[in-house]
Amino acid sequence: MKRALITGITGQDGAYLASLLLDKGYHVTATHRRSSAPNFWRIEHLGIRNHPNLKLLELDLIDLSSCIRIVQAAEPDEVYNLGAQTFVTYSFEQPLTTAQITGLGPMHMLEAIRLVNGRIRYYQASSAEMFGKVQAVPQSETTPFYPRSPYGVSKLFAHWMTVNYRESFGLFGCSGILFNHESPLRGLDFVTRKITDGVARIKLQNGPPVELGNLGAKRDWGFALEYVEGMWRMLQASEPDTYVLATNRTETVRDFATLSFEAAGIAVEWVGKDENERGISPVDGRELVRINPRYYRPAEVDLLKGDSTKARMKLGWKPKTTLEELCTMMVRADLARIERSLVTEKEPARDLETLVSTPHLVGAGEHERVRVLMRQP
Ligand code: GDR
Repeated sequence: MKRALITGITGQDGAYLASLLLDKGYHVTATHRRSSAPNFWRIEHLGIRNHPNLKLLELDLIDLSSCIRIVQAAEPDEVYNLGAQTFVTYSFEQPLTTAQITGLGPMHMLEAIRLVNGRIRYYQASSAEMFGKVQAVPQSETTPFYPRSPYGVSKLFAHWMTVNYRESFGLFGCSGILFNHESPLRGLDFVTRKITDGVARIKLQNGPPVELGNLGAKRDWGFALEYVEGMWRMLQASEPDTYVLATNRTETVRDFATLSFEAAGIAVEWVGKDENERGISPVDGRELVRINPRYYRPAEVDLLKGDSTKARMKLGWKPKTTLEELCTMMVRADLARIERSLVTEKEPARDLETLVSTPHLVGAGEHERVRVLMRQP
C-alpha cells in the first residue's frame, strides 16, 4: 500500500486528491491548520471523512519542526503540498502571512523531506499567478515569470526552491503550474463560485445582483477533479519535472458570468463601461450584475492562457470538461444547494448528487468517478 501525505485537506484540491488517492488504494495522511471550527465539509461531502485509510492531523506549515515530525510520522512515499494562503486579494492585505505560509511553508516541507528521507517524491502546487504580467501568450513551462501579487511572488519562491532541491540534492520534486481550476467544491471567495452561487440565488430566491470587480480579466478555467489527477501523474513519472496544466482556452470574467446565467436559463445583456458596466436582463431590465470597485485589485493579472502540451506528451494528461460544462455543473450544484436550503459553506453540500443525475454534463469517465465518489451502487 502506497502512502501519501497531503497538506491542505480542507481545500478543494486537497479533498479531491485525497479521494482520488484513497480510491487508488493509498494510505493518506492529510493535514489542516488548527482552527476552532475545522472546515471539513468537502471531505464529508465526498464521503471520505471517516475512511479507514485516511488520517487527519493538524499542521502549521510555518513551523519547521512540525513539518519534520509529520513527515517522520506519516512515512510517505509521496508528499503533495497543497496547503497555502491561496486567495490573491487577501495576499495584498496580509503579505507577510502569505509569504510565510505560501512561500516558506513549502521550503519547510522540502527541508523535512531532505532530513527525513530524500527518496520521498514531492509535489509543489505552483500557480499560473507566477506568470502575472504575462511575457508571452500562451504561457508554457519556458515562459518567463512576472508575478503581480504577494501571493504570486510567494508561489514563485516555492517553485524555484522545488527546482533548486531537485537540482542540488536530487530530490524528486515536481512543480505543477496549474491554471485556474474550479468545481462545485470551490470556495465562495473565488470569482467562479461567487458567480454561480449568485446566479442560483437570483434564479431561486430573487437574490440581489452579483457584485464583481474586473469583468475584463481573462482566465483559463478547467475542472479541478481533472487537475488533481494531473498532480498524481506527475509523481508517477520516471523523472521529476515542471508541468503546466491548463485548457488553452481563455475567457473573461464577463463571459463566465454570461455562461453561468445561461446555464440557469437567464439571458444577460452588458451595458455601460468600466465602473458603470452592468449586466441586465433583456427581458425585464432587471439588474443581474453590477461593479463594486472594492473588488478591484491593486495590481491585476489581465490574461492567463496556458499551453499544457508538455503534460499531454509526457504524462498523457489532458483536460476534458469544457467551460460551458463547468459553468453548468457549478450552477446546477448551487441551485441544488439552495433548493435544499444548504446555503452555508459549513454544511455538507450535495453537488455531486447533481452531477450523478446529469451525466451529460461530464464525460463518461468523470461520471463513473463521481458515482464512485458518491458510493453509489
Ligand atoms: P485568481 O482567482 O486570482 O485567478 O486565483 P479569482 O477567482 O479570485 O479571480 C479571478 C479573476 O476574477 C477577477 N474578479 C474577481 N475575483 C474575485 N475573487 N471576486 C470578485 O468579485 C471578482 N471580480 C472580478 C479577479 O480580479 C481576477 O482577475 C486563483 C486562485 O485559486 C489561486 O490560488 C490560484 O493559484 C490561481 O487561481 C491559479
